[in-house]
Amino acid sequence: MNPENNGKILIPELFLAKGRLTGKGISYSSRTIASIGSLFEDKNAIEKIPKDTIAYEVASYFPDGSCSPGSLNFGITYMYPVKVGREYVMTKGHFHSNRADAEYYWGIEGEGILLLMDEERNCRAERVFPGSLHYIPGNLAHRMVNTGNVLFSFGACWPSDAGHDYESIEANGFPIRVIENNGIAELKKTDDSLCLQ
Ligand code: S6P
Ligand code: ZN
Repeated sequence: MNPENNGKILIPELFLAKGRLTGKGISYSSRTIASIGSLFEDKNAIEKIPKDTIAYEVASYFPDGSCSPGSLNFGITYMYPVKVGREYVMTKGHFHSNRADAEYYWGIEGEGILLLMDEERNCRAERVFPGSLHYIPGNLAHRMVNTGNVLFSFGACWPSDAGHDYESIEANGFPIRVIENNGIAELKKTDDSLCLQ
């Protein structure tokens, strides 16, 4: 027991009520559709979307603001139901710079698809929904896609020193796109890479 607390029971400083991360020291970031426009197949469709349309926002907690080994970061991502042509909105997607570092994702509200890809571009897709839990091994790039008509939010917890490597996937993206066909999300393979086991 910390003697300075003098036996007092403390009130927590972080909250996750109804899937919203709030409290002391939360950082917020967002990406517009325009800033991730290069990810989408239909370049004409991007031009029709207002430049300041938000694709997703992230509320994160970085303990001590640091990237100390041994610490854990925590974040909730809120993805809006935007489509670029027939392609569903997606996160930029990344490998961790420290390839050994894994991560957990879990579905909170709405529905989506998690795309996972190894360095040889082998890929697989998992459905995400409220209550689903996804272990992402350290060597896999990860990207989320909002396949619903409502806000899709998911949680993430990852090592503070993992780092984000966006560059490795920027050139060729993932080998799977998620496309709407008569209201149903379908996977479209864009090259002959294999299914990740
Ligand atoms: C961090 C974790 C998430 C993402 C967030 C946005 O390791 O995976 O917090 O940063 O979902 O995705 P992205 O690909 O733009 O960082
Ligand atoms: Zn990550």
